[in-house]
Amino acid sequence: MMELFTYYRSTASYRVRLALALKRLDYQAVPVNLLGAEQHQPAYRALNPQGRVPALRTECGQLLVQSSAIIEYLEEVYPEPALLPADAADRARIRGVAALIGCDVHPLHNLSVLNQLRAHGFDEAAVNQWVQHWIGQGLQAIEALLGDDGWCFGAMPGLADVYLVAQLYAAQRFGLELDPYPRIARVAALAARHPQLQAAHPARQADAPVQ
Ligand SMILES: N[C@@H](CCC(=O)N[C@@H](CS)C(=O)NCC(=O)O)C(=O)O
Repeated sequence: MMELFTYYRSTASYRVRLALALKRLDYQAVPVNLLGAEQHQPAYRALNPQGRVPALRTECGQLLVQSSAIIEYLEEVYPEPALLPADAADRARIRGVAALIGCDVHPLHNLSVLNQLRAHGFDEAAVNQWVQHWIGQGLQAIEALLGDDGWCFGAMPGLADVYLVAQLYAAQRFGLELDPYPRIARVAALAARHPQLQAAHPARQADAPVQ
């Protein structure tokens, strides 16, 4: 069975859990406690020299890193249900939203980036403003890119939804409201009613603190 090295509230791990859930793939979750700095322990660094989650051990034992590469692997090896449509331009539009989140928004609020800000004198209020600024700017652009009904792009959840739903959990953690973004709020409402996606939610992970 596949093994996913994950942390319950890691945005990038959550993306991979969502992709696995949509494809109904079984896996063993291996928690890596980021607040306990387990990602920097030699045992984990031997798996992922970057010291970040997620990492996936495939059914054949190969070790993969980077959520985008892991999700592409899943799409190629387990093509059904597909996370991307057949049309090349549609695929590019969806990958555009995924890249906006994965390359331009999420890296700016990763734990080690926020710790660097703290080391340079940012207090918690300034850190929060920083995160709200970058997530807010990303959500504004995404709102303009999404379609008018259904999931991000159409009747079925796919790659853009995987990136967006995980990013919205971080948005909520950092105190952003979705009221200014009706299309995004529509996708969030669909995700909240989707049993497979809900099973991937941070609050449903074994390593989440008991509420
Ligand atoms: N581009 C990477 C980002 C991975 C990443 O930044 N993971 C965060 C959690 S969401 C992490 O492990 N941070 C640990 C740290 O910064 O020490 C991916 O998509 O997999």
